[in-house]
Amino acid sequence: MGILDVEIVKKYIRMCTDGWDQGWHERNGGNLTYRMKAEEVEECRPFFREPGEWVNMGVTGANLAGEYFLTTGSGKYFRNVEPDPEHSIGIVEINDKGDAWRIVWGLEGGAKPTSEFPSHFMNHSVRVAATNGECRVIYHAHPANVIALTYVLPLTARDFTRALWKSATECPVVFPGGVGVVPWMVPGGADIALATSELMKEYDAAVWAHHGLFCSGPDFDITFGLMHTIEKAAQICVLALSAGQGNIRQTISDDNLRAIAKEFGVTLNENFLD
Ligand code: 2HA
Ligand code: ZN
Repeated sequence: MGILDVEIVKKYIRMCTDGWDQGWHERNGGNLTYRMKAEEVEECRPFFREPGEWVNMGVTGANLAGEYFLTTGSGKYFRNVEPDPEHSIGIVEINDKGDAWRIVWGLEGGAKPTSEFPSHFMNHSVRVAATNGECRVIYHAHPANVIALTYVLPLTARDFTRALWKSATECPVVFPGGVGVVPWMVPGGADIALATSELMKEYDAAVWAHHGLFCSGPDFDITFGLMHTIEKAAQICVLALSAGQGNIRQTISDDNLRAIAKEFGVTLNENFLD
């Protein structure tokens, strides 16, 4: 029995492989973090090493003090997570102020947590608060069709949410709150982390213009499913706009959306309905 036999670590690795298989993680693109449950930390603790130095993050999430996160490594490839987890992923502990991490397992050979750790961390902080502690997963990927839409749709939550809701009937049920949109910003730092986490107070997914998508959720199935559903809807939108040369002959109406919401017992974000 090693740490790679621990169920949560196996599920985390499987999600990385699934994202790679979807084509969302060219080279070192994308990153995944998971806020571990106390019992999962205890299952992994026998395999922890002498902790590394505390490293300040430039952002603070006081409600995440003392938490442990599984994280992909900066510059690491999703393609390599399954064959070489020790160098590709790791576990970090957060200090008692919620502003620094230290490595307790993995990220061998001097690797560090993902370059987007500040964004993940701030998103965890606001999603934990918004969901009464339910949210555990933050997932960033580079799905091509979502990115393509950021070149042709206005960069507003309303425009993206309406386009996606109307591109596949299940969408309003899967993300009734809609999706946020972050304008183009330099990735990897505190500024984009704060801008994204402002949106994540309201949405469980946020598009990064000309870059990718952030999704959050309570577990791997729901979070992967959200990424998959949004990207599939974006693909349909791109196909329909391309095939029709920009002309849409018919679509799902706002009354249709309201009817879906009623039938499935979800509350749609009214700001996005006409
Ligand atoms: O990890 O996706 O946003 C590489 C990235 C940066
Ligand atoms: Zn990225």
